[in-house]
Parts: sequence; structure tokens; C-alpha cells
Amino acid sequence: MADPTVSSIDGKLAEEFSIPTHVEEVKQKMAAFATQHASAGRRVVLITSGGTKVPLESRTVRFLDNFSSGRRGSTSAEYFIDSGYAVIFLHRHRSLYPYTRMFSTINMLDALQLKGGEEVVVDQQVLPDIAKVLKKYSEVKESGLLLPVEFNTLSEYLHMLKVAAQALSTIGSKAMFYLAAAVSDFYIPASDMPEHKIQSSDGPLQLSMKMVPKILSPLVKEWAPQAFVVSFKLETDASILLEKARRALDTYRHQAVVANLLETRQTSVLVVTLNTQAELLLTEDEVKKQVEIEEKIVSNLTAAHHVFITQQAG
Ligand code: 9Z3
Repeated sequence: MADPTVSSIDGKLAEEFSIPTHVEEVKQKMAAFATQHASAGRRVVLITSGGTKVPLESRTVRFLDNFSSGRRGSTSAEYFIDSGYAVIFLHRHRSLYPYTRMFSTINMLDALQLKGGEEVVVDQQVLPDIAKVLKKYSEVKESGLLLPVEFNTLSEYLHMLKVAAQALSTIGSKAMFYLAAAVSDFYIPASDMPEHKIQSSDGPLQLSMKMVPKILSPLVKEWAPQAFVVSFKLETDASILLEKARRALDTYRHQAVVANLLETRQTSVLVVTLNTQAELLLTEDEVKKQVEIEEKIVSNLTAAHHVFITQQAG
């Protein structure tokens, strides 16, 4: 019998979140990508990355956004590829992107120089590692190990994640979900949204927003029940972080939660599973050497995924 929570979430998704026009086409692409790589003996990870945008008007002038830069997702994508995974990178349009993320703060025109009026050369002072990164990026492009898919709004994110889960269900436990995107907890349903721009002449704005359906529930129970699923938990209050991570595991029964605090997210995380918890930290020396915490997170989770696959097979 269908789980009532799951069917009600599915119903809400269809009714209150507009379906992107190209969702079926993206689903086919993701399914083909997953099958191709799994048949070649590779594991496949779906990474979500960046923040979701929640519109306040249907002809959107204003929206609710959040801080996420996409650093966690884009950096992790590179380490997953280095670990032999094929990566579907479901990311917010214009958030940080694997490999190019290194140059996100550079003004491209400052990195180029004109020689003889026509020829353009790269200034190695501004982009010291460009050759190394370009080589790696070209290899990855050539190998077809990275499938980028974009979203902008919360609706696009939810529908894309649903079809991704369905597309990856065909490869069973070889699929990992690494849900690092910062997803809004609140939204305004399409039916309650004003069509036109909200007018300041109507006085102070009072918003009433609904709770976003907990998509992890159908993902784990129905759409991709054999996959290895990792969610992320973000807090600003350290005293509740572990308890919130444990509660998420208890509720959804998935495989791991990566728990982090806003201020220290780049140097410290907790990887929590039903029976274990591991603190991953960067030492001062590692920070100086520009070691990235995603290297440790990915190493921890790929090892756990390996054990998971072996157990499922046995
Ligand atoms: C995270 O906790 C990510 O690690 C960050 C990464 C968003 C903090 P950046 O993109 O930041 O590198 O700047 N993601 C999950 C955030 C989230 O929305 N979690 C929900 C929650 O905590 C549950 S899925 O309730």
C-alpha cells in the first residue's frame, strides 16, 4: 500500500510547485548517464548545490534567497570525480561550479593582457594555476564524468530532484545522493501568490508562508529506496546540531547526515550515521596548506558507500 505521507507530498509537488517544461528531457539524460556509467562499473553521485530561490509574486520581482555559495557542492564534485565517481551536478544557476570555482573572485579582464594589439595572453600572476586546472577540466569534460543540471527556484529544485531520484533508481545501491544544497523551509504556493508586484503603497508587508514538503521522505522510501543517501544539516546554534542530525536520521532512516555550523562549515563537520559519529576537522597547518574539508568528507562517505554496497549485495 502506498505510504500516505509520500502520496500527500507527491500531490503537493504536482499542485503547488510549477513543473519545469524540460523536466522529462533532463530525466532521460540523467537515466542514460547513470546506466552508462554503472555498466562501466562506476558509482554515480547526485550532488545538489547552492541555494533555492522562492518567489513572492508570480511575475517575480522579489524573492526569498539564502547565503549558500555552492562551494561545498562544487568542491565535493571534484573530489568525487577524483575518487572514480560519475557526478550529476544539480546546482543553482550561477553558483560555484567545479574547477571554475577557483577563479570566481577574479575579474576576467584583469587576468588577460593584449600583445601587439590583437593577441590575448593570460597573466600568470593573476591566474597562477590556470594551466593545471584547465588540463583537469578538459580531461573531465572529455571523459563525460560530469553532467551539470541547473535549477533556480525551489520548484525547479524539487521537481529536478524527484526525477533524478527516479532516474538513478535503476542503478540501485551504486547511486549516492549528496544533498548539500541549502533548501528553503518556507514557500508561497502558486495559488496564494499575487500575480503582480507587491505594492509598497499597500503598507508594511506581512508574509504567510507554508512549510516546504519534506522531500527526503519520498526520496528514501519510494523514489530511490536502494540508494545511499546523505543529507546535510545546517545550524547556527552548536548546542542543537547533533540532536537535529540524529532526529533527521531517525525520521528518514537514510544513511548519513553531514552536520555543520554556518561559521565553521569550511573547517569542521560531523558525519553522523545511525550508530556512529565522526568529527572531521582541518588543523591550522592544513588550513595554511589550503587542504579542503570536502576532501575528508568525500573520503569518509565513499568508504561508507563501499561498505553499504557490499552489505546490500551479501
Ligand atoms: C549545508 O549544510 C551545506 O554544507 C552548506 C554549504 C549550505 C552550509 P556553501 O554552499 O554552504 O559552501 O556556501 N547544506 C544543507 C542546508 C540545508 O538546507 N539543510 C536543511 C536543514 O538544515 C535540511 S536538508 O534543515
